[in-house]
Amino acid sequence: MNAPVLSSIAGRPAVSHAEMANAIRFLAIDAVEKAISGHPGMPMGMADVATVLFSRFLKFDPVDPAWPDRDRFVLSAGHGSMLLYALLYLTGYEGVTSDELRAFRQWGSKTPGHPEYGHTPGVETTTGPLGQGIATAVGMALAERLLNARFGNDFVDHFTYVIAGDGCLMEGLSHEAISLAGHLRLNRLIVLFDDNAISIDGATSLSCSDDQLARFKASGWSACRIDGHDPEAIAAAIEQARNSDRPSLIACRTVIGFGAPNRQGTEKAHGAPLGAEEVAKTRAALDWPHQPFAIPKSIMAQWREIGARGQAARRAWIERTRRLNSAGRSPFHDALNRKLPCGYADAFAQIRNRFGAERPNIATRQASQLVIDTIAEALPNLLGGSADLTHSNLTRASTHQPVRPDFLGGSYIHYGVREHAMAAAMNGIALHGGFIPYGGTFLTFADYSRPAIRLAALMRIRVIHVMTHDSIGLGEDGPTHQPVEHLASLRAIPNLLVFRPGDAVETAEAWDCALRAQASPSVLCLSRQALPAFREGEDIGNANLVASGAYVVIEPEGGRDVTLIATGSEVSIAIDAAKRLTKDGVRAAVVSAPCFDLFRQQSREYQADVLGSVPRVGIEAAIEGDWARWLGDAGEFVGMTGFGASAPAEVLYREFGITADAVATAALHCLARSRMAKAYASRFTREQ
Ligand SMILES: Cc1ncc(C[n+]2csc(CCOP(=O)(O)OP(=O)(O)O)c2C)c(N)n1
Repeated sequence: MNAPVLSSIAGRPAVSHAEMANAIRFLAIDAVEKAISGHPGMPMGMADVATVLFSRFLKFDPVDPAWPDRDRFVLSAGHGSMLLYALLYLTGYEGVTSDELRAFRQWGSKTPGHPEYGHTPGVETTTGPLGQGIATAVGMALAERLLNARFGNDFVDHFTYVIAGDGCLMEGLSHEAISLAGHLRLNRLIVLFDDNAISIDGATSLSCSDDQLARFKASGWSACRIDGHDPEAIAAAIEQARNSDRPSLIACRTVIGFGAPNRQGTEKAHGAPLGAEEVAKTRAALDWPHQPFAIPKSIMAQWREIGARGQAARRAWIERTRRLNSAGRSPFHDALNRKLPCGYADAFAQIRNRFGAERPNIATRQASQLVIDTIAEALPNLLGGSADLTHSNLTRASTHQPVRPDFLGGSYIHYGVREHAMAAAMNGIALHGGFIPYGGTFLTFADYSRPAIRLAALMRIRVIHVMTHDSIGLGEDGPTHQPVEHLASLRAIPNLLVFRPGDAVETAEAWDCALRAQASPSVLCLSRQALPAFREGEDIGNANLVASGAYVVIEPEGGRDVTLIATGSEVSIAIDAAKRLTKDGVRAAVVSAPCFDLFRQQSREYQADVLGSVPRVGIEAAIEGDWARWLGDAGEFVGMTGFGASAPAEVLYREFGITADAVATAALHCLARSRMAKAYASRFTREQ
């Protein structure tokens, strides 16, 4: 059983494959036992596959977990996090110590319940929501091929490996993702499927009878099934997959909880500690007499040796990049270092100033198209795309060539009608590095992308979502296509920058903010309909006003009676309302608030200056959400209270009461209420 499959290192006894794999198994068992929570079954089942992958194939160097040309390893079945933590510890990632394994799932540890990107070295992406990992990996594998097409094998030449379980493959997202990967022939993507036929409720036959191999093959993949406990079969399948001309699925038949006599092969091994008695029996069954968390020296030394192997490849890669001539070096480094190249600032200033001078009366989606067109050349690593709405989202620059299976030199991805996979793949592209991904769909379909957007916010990565047709202003397509709750629900995601620019200048500035936000994803909510310009000429100066989240557009002379706050298409309604109020002798300030999140980050003083200490009216063609925060108790909100309807946009604005007249009336109500309140307060004070 313990036949040595790993070569003996000089002077040290050979260590068998089984011992190497059992080290992973028992670290997982012991950590879950100590935490009294976690998932031992998956690491125990996939330990053999992981051992073969890491010991014979994976190109990595724990000394530099972010080395750009490393292979990527994605644990899509994130609940099996102890598999990954055990591997990181055994191969020598700094900070992933035995103590950290003992602190599995505890406050402040490097070993949280599910792998978290940016928290633990060696974790390539945050996983846990099933299906996200495999779809994110598609983006990584795509980024690798696109960068390879630009810079060649000497600099970009690596694989993306994924471990995914039944759950990942049951999720609908997996289908979007494998379909896209198969279409683009991403042959550096290799999925190791933990084919144990068990999920939480019991046997997968309770809910699923898919022929996974047939499904993947039908999507343009190579697919095979092997015994996931046979190291030679695993190695042969990986070798074959590495030489395939398409992405590969290796269904690894495994036993969940392998080695636990009473739990293996059942759902009882999935997500609970084995318990002291069963752990003792597993130790006996697998011939592992060692104390909890103890790894015999020879086994540890062998694992560390595996961890040290990648150093040579990394050093050779560094050497090759040093020899790159300066013409080749700077685009490569610009692409990898995530900074905006120096030509970008000029390109941005050019389009912003042009908008300021020309005052175009255009939809903000059109303004966005002009921005993309202008900056694309200065940003060769801008990677555009749309989920089959290119002509509506206006996301493609005139210089962008579409990526095709036979042309990976392009800069624009037709993601097809796959919003969720697009969002997850963009996460993978951003995580991989080398590109700034943006992708378009209608704002109402943000719900289809939301789980991936949430992960981008959690991971603090720069991904830009261009979401057009941002309100009832889209008109005749009706309530299915008219977002009403989406702004509020997206604003509820922490660290997601939701922009709703109101004219062309604001659109350019929102793009600038999104591109500069290195640690936040952004959603640009853009109008279908044309909007009048309110930022113009000399007035626009050099400061990016959208960057402050909200700012004063009109400040009446002699002080304010009321503040009208609006976003996007409703800023011009607020400006009209202010003019009407002037006729009634009411001095109304107008504030544009294109990004609540950025406004929230301003100082209290700045916020107070912008909002003013007068009654406030908020205007947005959407439900109220958290507007009350800006409006206060005395404020009024003019917007939607339910779903929209199918009709021309002007009719909808009129019927739903989002008009300058309605805003002026709301302002007068607020003022009347506030005057009555003041009068009452002063009478009350006098009578005291
Ligand atoms: C989107 C999503 N839904 C539900 C869960 C909860 N969950 C975690 S693991 C799991 C079962 C997964 O089964 P499988 O992939 O076969 O894992 P195994 O039992 O083999 O470890 C479920 C439903 C989740 N993490 N993500």
